[in-house]
Amino acid sequence: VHERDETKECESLRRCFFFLDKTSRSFAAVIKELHPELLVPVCLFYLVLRGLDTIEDDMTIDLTTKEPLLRDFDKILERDGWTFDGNGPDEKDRQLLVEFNVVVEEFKKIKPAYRAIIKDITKKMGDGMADYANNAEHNINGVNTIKDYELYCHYVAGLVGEGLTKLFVEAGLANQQLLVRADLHESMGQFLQQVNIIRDIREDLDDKRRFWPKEIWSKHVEKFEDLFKPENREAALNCNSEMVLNALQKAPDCLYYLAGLRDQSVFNFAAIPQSMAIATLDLVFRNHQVFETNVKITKGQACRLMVDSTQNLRLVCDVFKRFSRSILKKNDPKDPNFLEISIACGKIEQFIETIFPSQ
Ligand code: PS7
Ligand code: MN
Ligand code: MN
Ligand code: MN
Ligand code: MN
Ligand code: MN
Repeated sequence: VHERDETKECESLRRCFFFLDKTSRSFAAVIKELHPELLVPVCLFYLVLRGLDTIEDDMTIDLTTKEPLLRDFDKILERDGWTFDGNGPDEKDRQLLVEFNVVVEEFKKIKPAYRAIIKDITKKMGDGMADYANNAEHNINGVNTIKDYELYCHYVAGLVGEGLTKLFVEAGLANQQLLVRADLHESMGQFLQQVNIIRDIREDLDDKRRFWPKEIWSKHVEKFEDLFKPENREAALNCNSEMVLNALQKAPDCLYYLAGLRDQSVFNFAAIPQSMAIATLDLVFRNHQVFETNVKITKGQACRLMVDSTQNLRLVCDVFKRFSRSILKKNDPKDPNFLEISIACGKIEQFIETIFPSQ
């Protein structure tokens, strides 16, 4: 189903979809299949946040320039012709900001209700990012407590869940009840972001960023850098498993959220990244390679997950069950988190059993 008629699209919207393809590793395909009512608003929401994240990630911008950019990004969305020539770590991401005027141009044309939702989330996320960027402690020593870590994940991902849920409901494509249970969309975002942070530990270290909270790693090593030393292999794996445990505990809520979606295109859009995340969580669990390189699920695995996540909740539950069992198999009795990991996997199975009883 290709709902877009490219001949009728103006130049700036075509350029937005060009940037969607260029800048997103996994979201472009699912966004392009969204219900026509939300296709353009969600594409723009993605590009706005991608632009904001490029500024957050650009360590060559000094704080006196970066802070107002982050905090005022919601106002920038309404500044005709605004562009920014930064030094984004990724060339494609940098180019989006160089031509950001096309996003501003298209943003003007969407329904005011959608614009208000996107602006509000952009403001909250920009302020959150600025709070963390502002804190020199954070950049040098990383986040301290699990609470700080989850607050950061709230700013960069929980809020995306909130904005998307509001867009789904505003478009009449999701049950209003989903807005009452804010903890569910929060878990959707937390799950994706935490898996991203566990997987990207090496890449983030090389970029001088640390997101694993001290409250967790300090139980296993003296200094954060020690996680990467070959002689601390067991400690690093136990630390990795504690991070995985924290993420895994969000899984039942994610399935519960997905159960509340009715429109097929919205379901697919929300379910695919979650399936990729549980598969990635299994891949990184007690996998020492994550401390050396950026590991990724294979193209073949990703394809199968796409198919399984675009049918119904039952198949997505099967995906979660499959990877949760795989994690359980790799669970090590010598790991201090052994018991809690097995309880978390058990809760996933139990939850699925309540929705789809096997007998
Ligand atoms: C608006 C679709 C569906 C209720 C750019 C989707 C970066 C994991 O930096 O690019 O490369 O390591 O791999 C996406 C909830 C957000 C959370 C957050 C906006 C799901 C700016 C995704 C995506 C909520 C901050 C991308 C959170 O990972 O990161 C739209 C429901 C952007 C979602 C960032 C991370 C997303 C992320 P990097 P990635
Ligand atoms: Mn990425
Ligand atoms: Mn970032
Ligand atoms: Mn980033
Ligand atoms: Mn929320
Ligand atoms: Mn990352």
